Amino acid sequence: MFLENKKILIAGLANKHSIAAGIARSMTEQGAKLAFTYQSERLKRNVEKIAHELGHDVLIECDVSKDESIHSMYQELSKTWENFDGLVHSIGFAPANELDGNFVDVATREGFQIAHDISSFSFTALAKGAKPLLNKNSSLLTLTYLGAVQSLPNYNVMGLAKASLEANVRFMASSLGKDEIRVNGISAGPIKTLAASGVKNFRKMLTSYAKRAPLGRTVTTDEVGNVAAFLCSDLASGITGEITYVDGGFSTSALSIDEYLES
Ligand code: 0WD
Repeated sequence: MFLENKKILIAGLANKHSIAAGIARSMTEQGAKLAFTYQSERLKRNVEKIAHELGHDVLIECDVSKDESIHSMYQELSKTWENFDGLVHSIGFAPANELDGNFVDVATREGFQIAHDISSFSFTALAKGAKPLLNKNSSLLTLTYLGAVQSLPNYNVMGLAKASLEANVRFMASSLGKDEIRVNGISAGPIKTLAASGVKNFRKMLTSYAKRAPLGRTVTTDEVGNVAAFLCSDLASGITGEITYVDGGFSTSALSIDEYLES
């Protein structure tokens, strides 16, 4: 169990389909002690159920768009954990009207600000609050998507926010390296979750995705979870500032092989 004796805080669990749920399962299997934040009372019960099923009981409310909420979350956490070893940021948000239609036509200043604040800056804000509590050899991890580096329909301003998040990984890795804190991102293939259902035609995207990916399928939250567990463990002690793709190889393949190979 390569996460034995590691205490890891997971932010961004919404329900059992969340990528954070897969991460929590894998990390539990590897022996980690976990604490969870939930965005609001609305999600508390879901998060509580998943945490209890996995044998964890530290749950704290935190809305990452508010500095006071982050501050009081860490105050509360420090009553139970004097220090900890890792943070998973599995949070992304853009207003629905930004994720439906031609980018230039639907983009707004307000939508841009919200998407960047919640999907990128919140990772820095959570790290800033965590820093005094983090042990040496800690690991911070976020979730990103291919839209950071390639355009695709309807993902729009979230792509810009994910590009910012990936730059954030590199700058945070540089900033925290001397404290022996590592910072990495996982670029996950599309998975049907609550956040993903906000992107117009997401289901259609999944089908074309499976056709082009070398593995011929999409990935699961457990597959993302296993890589997250590895990256937050000492087995990954030499890796920082990296974006690791867990996408069935999709980002490495230009065309679907089945469509062009003679059978
Ligand atoms: O295909 C996908 N599902 C992919 C998701 C592919 C690649 C990356 N990702 C990313 C997402 O962009 C996000 O950063 O993975 C991360 C987790 O997303 P998810 O697991 O797909 O989505 P979901 O289960 O909805 O969890 C995201 C949660 C929110 O859920 P809702 O849907 O209620 O907005 O992020 C949380 C919230 O729980 N969240 C916040 N938490 C605290 N404060 C806030 C906030 N202000 N806003 C959203």
